[in-house]
Amino acid sequence: MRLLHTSDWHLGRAFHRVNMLGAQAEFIGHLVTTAREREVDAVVVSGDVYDRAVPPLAAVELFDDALHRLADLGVPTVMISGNHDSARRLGVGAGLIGRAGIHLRTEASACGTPVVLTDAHGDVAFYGLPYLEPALVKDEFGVEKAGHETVLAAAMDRVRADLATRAPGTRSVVLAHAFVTGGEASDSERDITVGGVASVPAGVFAGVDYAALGHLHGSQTITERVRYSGSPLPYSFSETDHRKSMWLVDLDPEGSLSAERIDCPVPRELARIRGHLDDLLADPALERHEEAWIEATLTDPVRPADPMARLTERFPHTLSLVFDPERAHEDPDISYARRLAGRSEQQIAEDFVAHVRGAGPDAAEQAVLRDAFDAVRADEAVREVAR
Ligand SMILES: [Mn+2]
Repeated sequence: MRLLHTSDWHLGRAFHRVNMLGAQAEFIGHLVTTAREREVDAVVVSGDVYDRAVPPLAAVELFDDALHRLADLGVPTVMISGNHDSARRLGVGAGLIGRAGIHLRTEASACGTPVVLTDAHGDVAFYGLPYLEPALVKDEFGVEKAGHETVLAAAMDRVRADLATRAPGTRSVVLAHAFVTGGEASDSERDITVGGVASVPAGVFAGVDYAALGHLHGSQTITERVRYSGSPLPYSFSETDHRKSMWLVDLDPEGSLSAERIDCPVPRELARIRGHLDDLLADPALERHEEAWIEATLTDPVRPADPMARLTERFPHTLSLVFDPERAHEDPDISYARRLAGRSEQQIAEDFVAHVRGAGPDAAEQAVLRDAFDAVRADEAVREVAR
């Protein structure tokens, strides 16, 4: 059984001011061509099909086009909803689309009901676990404490219970949208922290032959059998060093696995450049970046005039301008943005308490802050899902 694993298309998302629909359409074409040329038995899409609960019309049309092309190809496809998708909207028509061989799994209650595909060596059960927002699915799974690990573990218990009822030798694939511990995040995933914890240990996926993950936007191998495909396109400059790709996975009759990385088309290189404006405009070593999408960090001690206009003369695709002026190390006038960079909301709030009171929060106060952030995120998630 040969699978093509992808995720995090984020159809409709822009990269800074660049509309990415053209690049997204090119990726869909590449996916369909790869599935045909490499004689793929199944395509798996592990969530974040769209970027938003209510995507722009052009993104919905592109998704419709993708569904038709996959159905015409006759390669069965299993898809789940991610934390950016509205599960209910994405799930509309799933029953009908399923008759065309495209299986959309957007409901937590169906975790233990696989899509079963068969090859010459027997059955392969595909379990589609949509993104499980702990506050929304805790009743479904009967868990007391709504955290990512408890709900995902309960969903995987259903998977293993179902698998145990199937013929010996049945191979299994799980699609999930989650942050697995040890995975590396970028700047373009939405924070899913609940109870101060965003991630789940890879061990929750024990007992299945392959876990096809979505959520993190860099391709990564957590274990041989637990992998992220990453997004097919970059959605932040923190992804400058990513190699965007899909996994072509072969599951042999005994369940051994081999995986090959299939590169995605690159619409334009990314580059981050840093220095004084005059140096960036003159440095011959930067010639290779002249056609790239650029994030420029200017370190001039005094902000130069018209920096964007001057930069775009040499680098016409400059999209992001950051100011990080060189100053003496002890300068108290260090910028607010720089002090906050890389700190979590929780850390910032705790620093604030320490700043105004002279002593940081104790454990009980930390819990109050954590609960407040959780309540805001849960409220956002509920509103997103209901949209
Ligand atoms: Mn995503």
